[in-house]
Order: sequence, then C-alpha cells, then structure tokens
Amino acid sequence: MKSKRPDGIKRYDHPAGGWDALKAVAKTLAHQQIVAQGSKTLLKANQPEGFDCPGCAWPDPKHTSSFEFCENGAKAITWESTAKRTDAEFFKQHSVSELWTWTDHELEDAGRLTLPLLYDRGTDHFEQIAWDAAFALIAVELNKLDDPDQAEFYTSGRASNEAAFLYQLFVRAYGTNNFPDCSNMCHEATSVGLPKSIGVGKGTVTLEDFDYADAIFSFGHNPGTNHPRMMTTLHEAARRGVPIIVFNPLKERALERFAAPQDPVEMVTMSSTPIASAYHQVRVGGDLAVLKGIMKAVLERDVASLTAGGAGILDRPFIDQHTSGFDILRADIDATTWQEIVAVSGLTRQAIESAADVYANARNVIVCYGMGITQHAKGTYNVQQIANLLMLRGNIGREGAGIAPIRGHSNVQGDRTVGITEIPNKALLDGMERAFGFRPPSDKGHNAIEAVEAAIDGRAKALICLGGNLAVAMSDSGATFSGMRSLDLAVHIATKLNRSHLLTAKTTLVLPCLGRTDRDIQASGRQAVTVEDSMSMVHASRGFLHPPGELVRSEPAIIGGIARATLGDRYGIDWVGMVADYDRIRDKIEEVFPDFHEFNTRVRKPGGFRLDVAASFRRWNTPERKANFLPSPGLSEDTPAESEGVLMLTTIRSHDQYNTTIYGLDDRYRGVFGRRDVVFMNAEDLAGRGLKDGDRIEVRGLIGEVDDKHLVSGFTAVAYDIPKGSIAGYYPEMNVVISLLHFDRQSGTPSYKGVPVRVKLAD
Ligand SMILES: Nc1nc2c(c(=O)[nH]1)N[C@H]1C(S)=C(S)[C@@H](COP(=O)(O)OP(=O)(O)OC[C@H]3O[C@@H](n4cnc5c(=O)[nH]c(N)nc54)[C@H](O)[C@@H]3O)O[C@H]1N2
Ligand SMILES: Nc1nc2c(c(=O)[nH]1)N[C@H]1C(S)=C(S)[C@@H](COP(=O)(O)OP(=O)(O)OC[C@H]3O[C@@H](n4cnc5c(=O)[nH]c(N)nc54)[C@H](O)[C@@H]3O)O[C@H]1N2
Ligand SMILES: [Mo]
Repeated sequence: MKSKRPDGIKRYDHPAGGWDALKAVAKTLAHQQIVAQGSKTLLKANQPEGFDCPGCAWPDPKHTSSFEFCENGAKAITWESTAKRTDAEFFKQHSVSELWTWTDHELEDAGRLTLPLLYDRGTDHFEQIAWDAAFALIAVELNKLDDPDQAEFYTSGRASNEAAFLYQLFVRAYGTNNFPDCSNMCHEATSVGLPKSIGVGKGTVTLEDFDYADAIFSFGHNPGTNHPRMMTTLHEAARRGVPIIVFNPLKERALERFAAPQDPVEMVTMSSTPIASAYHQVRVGGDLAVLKGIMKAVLERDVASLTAGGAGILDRPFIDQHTSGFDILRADIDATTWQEIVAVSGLTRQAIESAADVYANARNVIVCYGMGITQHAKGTYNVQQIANLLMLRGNIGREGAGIAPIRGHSNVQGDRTVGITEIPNKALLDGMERAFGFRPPSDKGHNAIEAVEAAIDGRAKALICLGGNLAVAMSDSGATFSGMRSLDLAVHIATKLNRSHLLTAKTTLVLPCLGRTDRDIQASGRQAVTVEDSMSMVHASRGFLHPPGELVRSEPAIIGGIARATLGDRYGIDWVGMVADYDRIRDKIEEVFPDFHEFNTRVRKPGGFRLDVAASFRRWNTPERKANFLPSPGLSEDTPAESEGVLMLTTIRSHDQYNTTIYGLDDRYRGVFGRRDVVFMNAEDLAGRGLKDGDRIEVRGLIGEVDDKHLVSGFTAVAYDIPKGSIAGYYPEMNVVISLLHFDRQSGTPSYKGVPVRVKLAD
C-alpha cells in the first residue's frame, strides 16, 4: 500500500513548459490585477523597440522578432508592472515592527513603492520625505564619516549600464572602492576564475554557437525555472539530436522533458521532447570529481589512441600554440584515482566514462553552468576545471564551442563591465582619469561578505543599496541582520518593499525608482537605457508604462541627486547634464571603456552589438598571453562532510521565486504546492536517522557552530530523488544555517550550495 505523502507534496508527471506554463501566466496576470495591460506589456519584452526582460540574462535571438513566451519572464514583468501600490496611507497603517512579521511574499506583494520615505524611530513608521530633503540628509550623513571607506555601496544586477556607471562614478569621486554587489554571491567564481584561465571573466559563446554545437554539457543550473528562454535553445538542440549531458543532484523536470510553448505541434498534440540524453545525479559538491573524472577518461583514451598508432584525441596544435600548464594538469589528473572520483562524485566510473565518450566524439562542445558550480567553497576551482576540460580539445574560441556561464540578473554582467568592482584595474582607473580628470582610489574595497562583516564589527557606518535585498540574500541571516541594524545610515533605492528595508539604521531612507517596464522621461525627452546579456550583447531597453507614481524617479536621477548633494561640484562632474540626457552618460562610458566605441550609434541598431570577448577569438589576455591549464588541489570541499552523519545541504530556487522575491508558494516541477518549508532528502538518509517522509526536522549548519546560531527547526522532511548524503532546501529560508565564514577563499562567494549540516527530528 502506498503511504500518504506530506501535505502539498505530489508527483509532477507532465513535461515542463506546455499548457501548465500558459495557465500559470494567466493566474499571475489576474493576481497582479493587470489583465488588460499585462498582455500588451508581455508582447514588448525583448523586442527591438521594447524593454529588456528583467527576468534573466539569457540573450535574445537575433533571427526572430516574434514574441518569445516565457512563464517566469512573464512573472518578473507582471510583478513589476502590477497595479498594486504602497502609498502614504499604507505606511500610516503599518508600522515597521508589524511589517517585519509579514512574509517576504507579502512585503513585495504590497505593490510598487511610490514615495520617498524616511523612517521615524519615534513612531516606528516610514513617513514621506521630499526628494531634496532626502538627498540633503544622505549628504550630511556621508560627509560626516571619518573616512569614505566607512560607507558601503551595494548594487543588485537589475541596474542598467547607465545607472551603474553613474553610481560607480559617484562612489569613486566620493572616495572608496567599497562595491559589494550581487555578483559576489553569484558568478564571482567565474569573474575570478576565468581571467586566470582564459584572460576574460565572461562566457565565450554567442547564442548562434548553439546552432553548431555537437554536444552540450550542463552543470548545476535549472533553466526550466531560471532561464526559461534557454529551453528554446536546448529544445532545438535536442531535436537536432545533439547529446545534452546533465550533471545535477536533482532531476529537474525541464532538463528531462520539455514541451515548447512556441511549438504549435507540441502544444496541440500535448507531446514533448526529451532534453537530456544522459542525466547524472552527481552528489552535492561532487562536480570537481566529475570534471576530473571526465578529463581522466579523455586522457586515457588519448593514450590508448596514440598507443594504437592513432592521432590521439587531444587538440595538440591548440595545446601547443595556445596554452601553458598542460603537464601540470596532467600530473594532477594522473594523481587522482578513480576510486576517489567515484566516492566523491557519487557516480559510477561507467557513467563518467560515457560522458567522456560523448565529449571526445563531439567536434564542438559547449559547457553551460550555473550556481551549482559557483556557489561552493571550491567554486573558482570548479569553473577552472570546466575551462581545462574544454581546452583539452580546443573547444574555446571557435564556432559551436566554448564556455557558457549562465548569468543571473538581467544586467549583472553589464554592471561589472561599466565599473562596479571592488578591485579596479589600471585600465579602469586610467579611463576614469581620462574622462573625468581625477584619479580614483586604487585600494581594494569590500565585496559583499566583507561589507556585511564591516557592518557587524562597526567598521562600516553607512550602506547605500542600488536595488536588491542584501540582508536576505546574504548567508548567516542572524549575524547579517544584526549588522545591518547597527548602521548609522541605510539608503535603499528600490521598486518594492523588502526585508532589508526594515532592518533600520539610525537614519533609514527608502527611495522609489522606476523599473525596466516604466517610461523614463528626463529634461531632453524619453530615455532608453542599455544592458549586457550573458553573451556580451549590449542593447537598448525602453520602458513604456506609466510610472507607478508621480514622485517615482529613475535610478540615474536618484544617483545624480545624491551625488550632487554630497559632492557639490567636486571635479566639475555634470550630474544634471548627464541625467537630462542618457546619451551623455553613454558618451562618458565610451570615454572610460574604449570597447564601447561609437556606443550611441551602435546601440541604436536593433539588437545592439557584441562587446569584444578576446578569448572568443583566441586572444588570451593573461600575463602569459596563453590560456592556462590550472590544476586544483583535491576533490572535495574540505569540510566535515565526509564524516559520520553529516549531510551536504544545497540551497535552491523554487519555480515561483525570483531570488528573494517570492511570487508564490508552489514549486510545480518538483511537485511542491503551497509551501516552502520543506527539505528534500534521500530515503536511505531518512531511514538511517530513524526519520520518515513528512517528519518535522531541524537542520543545523556545522561550520562556525556556536549557540544554535545556525539552526532552523520545524521544516518538513520530504523523501525525494536526490543522491544519498545530499539534501536540498529553499533559498532564502535556509540562509540561517550558512555561516558567514563559509565561502570560497578565492572569489568570496558564499558556499550556498555546499553546506555541511546535521539533521534530526525537531523537538
Ligand atoms: N525565475 C527565476 N529566474 C532567475 C532567478 C530566480 O530566482 N527565479 N534568479 C536569477 C539569478 S540571480 C541567478 S544567479 C540564476 C540562477 O540560476 P541557477 O544557476 O539555475 O540557480 P539555482 O536554482 O540556485 O540552482 C541551480 C541548480 O543547481 C543544482 N545544484 C545544487 N547543488 C549542486 C551541486 O553541488 N552540483 C551541481 N552540479 N548542481 C547543483 C540545483 O539542483 C539546481 O538545479 O537565475 C536567474 N534567473
Ligand atoms: N542560500 C542562497 N542564497 C543566495 C543564493 C542562493 O542560490 N542560495 N543566490 C545568490 C544570488 S545568485 C544572488 S544574485 C543574490 C540576489 O541578491 P539581490 O540581487 O540583492 O536580491 P533580489 O532578491 O534580486 O532583490 C530583490 C529586490 O530588488 C528590488 N528591485 C527589483 N527591481 C528593481 C529595479 O529595477 N531597480 C531597483 N533599484 N531595485 C529593484 C526590489 O525592491 C526587490 O525587493 O542572492 C544570493 N543568495
Ligand atoms: Mo545571481
């Protein structure tokens, strides 16, 4: 007899996409009260004259101008263009202490912010403040600090190139490089790891390259939820018979089977396409072992081929001409035994060898990867092993092949390109001096973890956030929240209310800004902004909806206002002129970054232009002028995970969330409905602890363990198809159990996807 499953836990047997996705969009439109204007809005997403979808950084197809249906893009857009508003009455009714008790979903669901707000500690309410008064107050607080390095300037990856550029100009003119940013919690392992390997911290492929790939490898990303438009590409590839090899501890539905909503035949006949040709459920944190295993098998096949008088299977001309370090890599791989590889990866040798065969038999290979690779204590090493694997057969810098980090926020890559970095290089400093006549500070500033640590121990006094929800996104919620509460100044430029705004400092302001979908009118007329996608394409984005309120200002206008009030006419920077006409900001971007030559002309062409990615053309901007094979020590995470009773927790996104924005409580493809308080566990791990499906459990993080600080209790254990030794829970609920001390030492990325924990029945 089948036992009863926990409430809200069901099997989901449909393919991903399909009619369920269409139905979900209809439901979202209704919930956001925008049935009439919503569909019109959706049709303008990612169109030449429309706006860039804020949903993800997947590129737009050049060859179509038709609307690309995307369920989660639709959710992102409708969530922003909602008819719901927070107004003066709302903040009169609800005190900050009351709002604190609301869920993350309820806070954002209250609607768009429409008023500049100042927190009043006396009444415990946010109250309206005039823009000029807000700017003046921020200026006083910033100018009061003993040292500009006592202020932290966070950026979330929604900010346009124009907003981000103006922001870094302001912060550098103010005098610090403290640029914590969402990238520090996301693809930093890519930004730090790849420059050492291939001389550039970005992906090397374009969308067209997928048309020429003979095999696609996917490590640790969930495109059916997080990059649904990528499913169009994978669907096409699968139908062409291209093997797609997936490594993921969870069987993500869209990677198994997908019905393309753009495909009339699949929709009408209710049919679907299998996506992965092989699906390997690697253990959480087992990727280093897998990658080394595939390389080991490739090297073994190469030797066998040479011994049999063949030509070998490595791309020797590429290795000789373009790379260094091959012998060091080979020595590392030779020293790694199959026994260790199998133990750490949780996969059989045959499984890894079969993946190696696909790799070796394909002329052109693309490897895609996401947070399952980067958010680990060894994230940077993971990324570099992917580059090594590709380089063995010259799969970088030619058509149909390359490395494809799948980025998060829609402009997270662009923000970096235009200067949001805590480690400015010489080119950036020279460019700034050329364009603005002053030499910005060159000392390394704070990344996201360092900024939060500085707040905790009192070195940081002020925090300005250009978007995002830093406190909730960061690990170690307990420590992070109290650090944020101890600040003197907190300023949030935001579209919607979130928990970070409620962690009030002595002076706290929330400033409402326009989103991507909103019309942006400045002194010279209607403005467009620009963004850069995951594949280095830069293009314009122009919103068209009525702004949610008359007082709502654009991000550049808010940054310009703060800058002018704080800096006066320091360095003679024309804040007013640049805000009046964003073409002038773009002219300055071009002066600082020569890659943006003729920026205003090129970005006006439909589809925009691609920034130069040297490695795509086999130009290697490393000190050695070569691509480097880089070995990594060991295979596992150097954590207590291997010892008795310890499980490895990974924290993941549900289908109904955008980072800390919780649209709803379903995670349809994983069969979870109406709840998020679950932890996915292997049946044997449950049984081994005397637990059963549906039991309420506690999860305790084992790194930096003191005073039950990293403990959550009352979550429901769900028996799930996940490798033994691995468990999964939702982000951000699980951030409590992750110590701030647990991060990748090379890139500073929190190890959100490799957290050693112990699990037992809740008291
Ligand atoms: N709808 C929607 N879209 C989004 C976002 C969103 O929250 N919602 N967020 C945006 C952002 S900022 C980002 S960074 C991207 C994130 O996009 P993804 O990279 O897809 O992010 P996650 O859902 O965190 O996790 C990805 C996958 O990694 C797997 N995984 C976990 N641990 C491991 C591991 O140790 N090894 C391997 N191989 N796999 C592992 C998980 O099972 C999951 O399938 O999406 C962006 N797009
Ligand atoms: N445990 C765990 N933690 C994680 C992760 C994980 O996988 N596991 N993932 C990490 C990753 S990849 C990332 S990128 C971070 C995300 O960290 P953040 O980027 O800081 O977080 P978001 O949830 O994307 O921010 C949402 C808020 O952004 C604001 N916003 C939305 N649109 C706009 C806009 O156009 N302009 C402005 N100014 N504000 C806007 C809204 O107020 C909204 O409440 O979280 C990280 N944290
Ligand atoms: Mo991200």
